[in-house]
Amino acid sequence: MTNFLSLADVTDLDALIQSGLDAKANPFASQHLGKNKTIGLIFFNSSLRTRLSTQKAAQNLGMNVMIMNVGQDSWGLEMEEGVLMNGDKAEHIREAAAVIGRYCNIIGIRAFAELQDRDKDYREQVMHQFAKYARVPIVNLESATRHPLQSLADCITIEEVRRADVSLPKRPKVVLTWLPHFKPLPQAVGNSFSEWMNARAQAGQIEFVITHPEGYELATEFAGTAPVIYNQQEAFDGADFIYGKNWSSYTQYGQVLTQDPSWAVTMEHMNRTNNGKFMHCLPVRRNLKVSDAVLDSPQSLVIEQAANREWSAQAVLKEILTSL
Ligand code: SN0
Repeated sequence: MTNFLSLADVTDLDALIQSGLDAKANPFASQHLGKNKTIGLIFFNSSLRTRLSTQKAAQNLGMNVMIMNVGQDSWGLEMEEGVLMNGDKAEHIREAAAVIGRYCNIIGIRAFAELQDRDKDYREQVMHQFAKYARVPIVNLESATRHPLQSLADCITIEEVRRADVSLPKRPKVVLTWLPHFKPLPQAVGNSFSEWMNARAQAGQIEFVITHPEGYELATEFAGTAPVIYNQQEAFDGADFIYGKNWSSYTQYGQVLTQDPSWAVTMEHMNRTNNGKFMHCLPVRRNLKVSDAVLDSPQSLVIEQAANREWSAQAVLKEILTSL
């Protein structure tokens, strides 16, 4: 693996999930791999889990870690080519990425969607500019359209539960549900989860269903052929896993079309499932998106999911280190 930007960079998903589970069982087995290697973690946006779990995973592999918040710690970075730089961005990505690439063997980057211009966001300019000019492997720490380290952690979490609970059906039903929020949030987590779950469904591992209000359709490249059920209650029937996430509209780009509180997941919603588990990538706003009762119930997997971020990052970094 040279870059980890999306599912397309994964050659064997089953093996990558297993590598994450192996890292969890034996975190320091590959400490030699990262010795005298450095990873730079570059953040254009806030982070709690991604920052700490990726740092921890790199350290488990024996790597040195440097972290920088762009704009706060560094100069603002210009991404456009051929522009007159007379605005607030003091440094161009050509120099910045090239320089960071000289200090680091791997670079992780977080750059959320701006939710202003859909074509610009979906072009993934920041990731591509770094990949072009840094000349070292790039890891996506949540880009405008995807959050693949989260999706890998989600696959690891579902696989763990599947192995531990023999009463689950051979192909558990996984439901991605939209949740209400007053702020426009990116589609990245929903996009990525769909992309990865569609792959799991195609491999016969799960059944995958998406539910959201009308107007919240994800881009077809991510929704794929998953059935979309606009009636949330119907979608929840018999579900083994409920994956909640808010996203703003893709079709009416970046807009909040509804805040209908009936879409927030409560115990009443969970009671329609097959004693289903609740998943969310965090951060979650309690009682706006999900009730306290659900988050504090044994059905909630949110802390385990976050814990598995360490092992998803470790599986990916290990594969990249092996290819250096
Ligand atoms: C981000 C998102 O992509 O939705 C990161 C998720 C891992 N979430 C938020 O920005 C939440 C912000 C809020 O105010 O609730």
